[in-house]
Parts: sequence; C-alpha cells; structure tokens
Amino acid sequence: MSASYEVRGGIAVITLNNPPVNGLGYDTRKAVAEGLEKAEDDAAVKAIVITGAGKAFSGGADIKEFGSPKALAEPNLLSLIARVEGASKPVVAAIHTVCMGGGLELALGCHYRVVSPGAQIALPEVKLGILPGAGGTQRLPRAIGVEAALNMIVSGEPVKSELLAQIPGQKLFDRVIEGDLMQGAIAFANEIAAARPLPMVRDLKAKHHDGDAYFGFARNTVKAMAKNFPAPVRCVDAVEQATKAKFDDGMKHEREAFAALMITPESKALRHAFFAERAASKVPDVPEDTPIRDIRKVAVIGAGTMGGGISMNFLNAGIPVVILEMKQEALDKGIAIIRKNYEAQVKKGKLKEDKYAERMALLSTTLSYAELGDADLVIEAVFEEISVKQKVFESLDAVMKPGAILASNTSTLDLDKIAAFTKRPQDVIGMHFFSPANVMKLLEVVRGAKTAPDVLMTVMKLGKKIKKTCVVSGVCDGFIGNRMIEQYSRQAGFLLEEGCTPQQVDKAVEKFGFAMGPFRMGDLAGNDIGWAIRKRRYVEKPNLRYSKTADLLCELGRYGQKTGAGWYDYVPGKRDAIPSELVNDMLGKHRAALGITPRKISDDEIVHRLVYSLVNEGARIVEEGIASRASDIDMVYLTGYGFPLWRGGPMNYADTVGLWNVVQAMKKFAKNPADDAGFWQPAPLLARLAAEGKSFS
Ligand code: T1G
Repeated sequence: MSASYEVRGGIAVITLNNPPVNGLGYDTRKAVAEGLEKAEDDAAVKAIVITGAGKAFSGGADIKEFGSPKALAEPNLLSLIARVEGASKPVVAAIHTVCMGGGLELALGCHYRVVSPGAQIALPEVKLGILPGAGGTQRLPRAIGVEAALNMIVSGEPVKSELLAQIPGQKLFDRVIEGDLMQGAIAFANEIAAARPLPMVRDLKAKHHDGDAYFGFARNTVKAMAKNFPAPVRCVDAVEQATKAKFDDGMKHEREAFAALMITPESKALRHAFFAERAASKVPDVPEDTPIRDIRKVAVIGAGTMGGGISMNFLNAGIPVVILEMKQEALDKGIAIIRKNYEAQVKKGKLKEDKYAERMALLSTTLSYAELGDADLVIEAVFEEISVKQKVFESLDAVMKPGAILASNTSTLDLDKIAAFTKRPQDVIGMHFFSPANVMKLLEVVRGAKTAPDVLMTVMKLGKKIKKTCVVSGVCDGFIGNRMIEQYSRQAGFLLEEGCTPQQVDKAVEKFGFAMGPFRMGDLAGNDIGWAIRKRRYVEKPNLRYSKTADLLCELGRYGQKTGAGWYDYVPGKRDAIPSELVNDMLGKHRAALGITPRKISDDEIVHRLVYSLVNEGARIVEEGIASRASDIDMVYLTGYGFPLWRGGPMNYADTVGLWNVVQAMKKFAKNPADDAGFWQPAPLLARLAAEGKSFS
C-alpha cells in the first residue's frame, strides 16, 4: 500500500507511504485519490488531512518513474492535485521534515497547510534540468510572493519552513505546529471543517510592482549564471506568466516548458548524475546495513598541502584530528596553512568566527607516533614513494589500537603492497583525496584485496559525512580517475606532435565544457608530476609509447605556474596563460625530428580523441571490475576532473553520442599512423554494447 487511510474523530487521515521519501509514484497517487473518494463519500468525515510517513512528507515526483508510462498514468500528479483542490471537503496538508518538488505542489493544491518547524521546503526540479511541472511555478508565487518564489525555483535550494512562514502576507502555511504535528493538524482541521468557501491558492493574485524590469533583470542574471542549462531561464518565464496570464493559461505554459525540458540532453545528464551519485554509495557485495566502526578521532600523517586539506574535512564535520609530522617547523607550517584557509573563508563571510575557533579547537599535533594510539582512523598523506609509505605503515602497525583503520592517500602506488607492510591488511584501505582536498568533492575509496567489508562500509559512510562523493575503486595503476587521465594525456601529447598547439587543444576542450584543458591543467598542477610518472612508466611498460613533448618541456625546467613557465608563459603574479613562442618552436623542431608534417586538426577530432580515450579506458576499468558500474566512472569525472555536468560524464556522453558512433570514430583514430592503434581497439565491453545497440546505462 503506498498511502494509508484512517478516520480519527471525523477527520480522514491519508498518509503517504512510499519509502524512502514518499516519491509520488503511480501507486501512491492512486491510493491518495481513493482515500479522497472514501472521505467524500463518508458523511462522518468533516475534513481531510494528508501527511507523509517516515522521514519525509514527500520528496516529490518519483524520479525513478521518469520516462516510464507510470509517470503519466492517471491519476498523474496534475490530475491528483486538481482533484485535491476540487474536493468538496477541506483538505489540510500536514508537512514535516522534507517537502519537495511534486510534494510541495501537492501541498499547494490543498486548501490549508500546517507545518513543523525545521522542515526543508524546496522546488529542486531545476537541479534535474527541468522546472516544477505540477503547478509549482504558478501557485508558489501566489502563496509567498513573486521574488521569494522565483529565488526558490531558480536555485532549487531548500528553505526552512519557519522562515517561509515569516514572509509578510504569505499564504503558504496557515500554522506552524510546534510539538506533535498530527495532533495539531487534526485540531486545526476541526477548527476549519465548516469554513467555506474552501480557499484555493489558484485564486490568489501573483503580482510584482515593477514586473517588466524585475523579470528582465532576473532573466539576464539567470542566463549569465546558467549558460549551459536551459531550465533556469524557463523558470523565470513561467513565474512571469503567473503574474500575467490567467491561472489555467499559466499552467499550460508550465506544462509545455516542462515537456520540452524533460527531453533535453542537459536534463537527462542531470538526472543521470542524480542517480549516479546515489548508486556510487552502494557496494554490490557489501550489504548496506553492515555494522560500521565508530570513528571518533582521526589521525593524519603529514601536514603538507594534502594532509592539511584532508584534516580540514574532518574538522569541518566536527571530528577531532591529530596531525603528525617529523619536525616541528613542518607542523607549524601545516597549521598555518589550515588557519589561512579558514581565515579566508571567514573574510568571505563563508565561515563564522566562532565556528572557525571551534574547528581549530578540535585540532592537535604531535611529533610522536606513540601519541596516535587512540585514533580510530589514520590517513597517511606523505611523499608518494613506496619506501616512505613502508616506514609509515610499519610504524602505524606498531602503535595503532586493534580495530583502527589505516588509510593511505596514495594516488598511484599499489595499495595491496602498502597493506602488506602491516600485520592487519584487513584494516588497510585507500582514501584518495583530490587536491585541494578540503574542496574537491571526489574521494576514491580504494578497496584492497584484503580490505574487510566493514572497513569499506565505514569509510563510505564517513566519506558521506564529510560531504564527499565516494567512489569505490579496485587496485590498479592510477585507480579510476588517474588511469583514465593517463590515456587522455597521451592523446593530448600526440595531438601536439601531429600539429596542434597547446592553446588549440585547451580551447577545444574548454569549449566542449571542461573547466580546464590538459595543458593549462598541467601548468596548474605541475608538469613535473606527470614527468615522474612517465619515467616510472618507461621502465615498467617500455612498449607504451608517449609523446616526448612533455618531457622536452620539463627538461627545460618549465614545470608550469610554479616555475613561472610551462606550456604557456606567465607574467609574474598573474595566472593568465600566454601562448609561448618558445614552446611552439620546440614543438616545430620536435615534429621535424620525427619527420611529421603538421596537419590541421579539427576541434571535433581533438575533443573526440580526448573524450573517447576516457570512454575506452573507462570501459576497460568497468569490465575488469575496478569500478562497479559505468556511472561510477561518470561520478569520478564529474566530481574530480572538471568534466561538464550538463554532459553527465564521459560514459553518459558516449551514450548520448551512441556507442556505435563512438566505435566508428575509434576505428578511424586507429588508422592514424601517428596515433596508437593498439589503444584504439574498443574495450570488449564497449564493442559488445555497440554491436548490440545498447548503452552503458
Ligand atoms: N523520487 C524517487 N526516489 C527518490 C527521490 C524522488 N523524488 N528523492 C530521493 N529518492 C531516493 C534516492 O534515490 C535514494 O534512493 C533515497 O531516496 C534516499 O535519497 C512534477 C516532476 C529528498 C532531500 O528532486 O533532494 O517533483 O539510493 O540519499 O540525503 O514538479 O533525496 O536509497 O535507493 O538523497 O535523506 C523533485 C530529490 C522531483 C528531490 C532526501 N524532487 N531528492 O535526501 O536521502 S521532480 C527532488 C533529494 C518533481 C514535479 C517534478 C533528497 C532528499 P536509494 P538521499 P537524503
């Protein structure tokens, strides 16, 4: 049953019951309609209360139903809301915890609304690339005023119920009920049971004293902010209709906009990312309810950029941290960086002084491993050298209490080797943060061959607590993200040899939507990092060809911004990337040495070689079981590598293009003698899906 019905002293109570958040799926909608029917036919019933069981009034339309016939099966959400609004007896929404999207639209169709304080009220549809499609854009402005409504609809952000109840003249909430909501709602229903006419939000007026100027300004602002997303501007148009058109005409406008946005690639990408983020938290062979270890104190080894950033994540979540370094000045320097980061946030008004002080009070330091014994989790963020890791993990193994979790922040070393330095490999795991560690959302959780399931689940849940998007990776060179970026970087190097300039590649990729192209990224992160990895690779995989261009650049000491020059030239103190004559000369000479005649390469070829290299390597990573699912690959690239959100990630983008087309393009790349034909053999998973006309999702 996805909505229950009972009568309490003449008041019918319909309770939505579709866990986990009472999504308004078909069965729930049907059960509410049946409940209304029963209540109207029962002479003993004077009024009706609708509420939600569990941890939500309702999280909105059941997005799991999107795209399926059920989503539109009658009574669809619009019909149900019209049915509620047209009921012959008063209908009171009793709202608590979460009331979002279609859930709020259902409540707006009721005649009255009572609410608990602290409830999250939102119309988040814009975050899914659509707009409220069941009257939200027409009723909310009538209930709380145009500007408050437009802010909520365009941002999609939740607002606390008690704040909305304070808006002068608002008609959203008739009463804020402290204490027992149902008791208060039933009392309220008895009070208004005989009141007529039944108030309807649709009969209110939505007006703005200077509408044309306001909406013109709003439209321009929104257009500038959301340049790649069509939905926000449509939200502005729809709310403007609420002030200009008759209610039913406004509803028609909203419905047309909703239908148009639902089929946009941007909305499909955002809905894909919504589910991908939630799917990533599921580990196929570890039950969701696996008991987890209590993490009350965290130790961090290393107070460098990574160690400091990692520490901040836990301080921000109210978890005490002790940082260990070898020398006092390293500690002092590390703490100073943490302070500087917080003070910058305080200056920007993003962090209150008292919160800053609270977080610093949770931080302690030590020079001695012996003082780490009471930590429940230790994360090492020391130099990326296996001998250094060995010393650290042998020391940790000697001092950490039984049951403590030992995590490595390594980005390229073999976690199983690291675990073997200890007598407790089952307690060892990888927590690969991305720099800056206190900012980047991605956390690759590296599962060793011996990592215990409860250790994995503990870190996954802890990752969510520190607001990271956790993606589980198996052990391989580069895990998920770096293993793929390796192929992306190889392609970037080949493109330079074949005739591209660094700025041409960067521009093409940034036009596609990446935050930063490969060469600007290299100059930012430091070209010497890739250089060190390639040197190791030349020994380990001698037959894996790389373009020498990046090595030639590093041999000139051009590591990037940190040395004042890299692929680009820089003016001291500025970050603008200036195309470099010297680099372009070096490339010309290098091509000549290789006997390559430079050719004009289209932006399309640049983008497709770079993006499809991610897709092909990503497909291999999925079929090897390093990643559990293709959407995990998308989450890694959306949250860790600046892949454009409105394209949904590399695998989703490949689905949008069509895997058959991707494979055709790869066949063409394989024919290019200057490229790497071996790499462009489609991964078996990709070839199979393409041949069967299927997609990754
Ligand atoms: N439909 C179906 N399932 C949903 C859902 C929804 N609306 N919202 C969440 N879930 C699932 C989610 O996939 C996960 O499932 C579980 O609930 C817990 O989610 C016409 C058409 C409500 C604030 O966009 O913001 O209404 O992975 O981990 O942190 O205008 O979920 O466990 O199987 O996020 O406590 C508009 C989106 C829909 C709300 C709860 N509504 N959801 O947060 O739990 S479009 C939304 C959220 C619409 C109308 C249009 C959050 C939450 P599983 P969770 P949480």
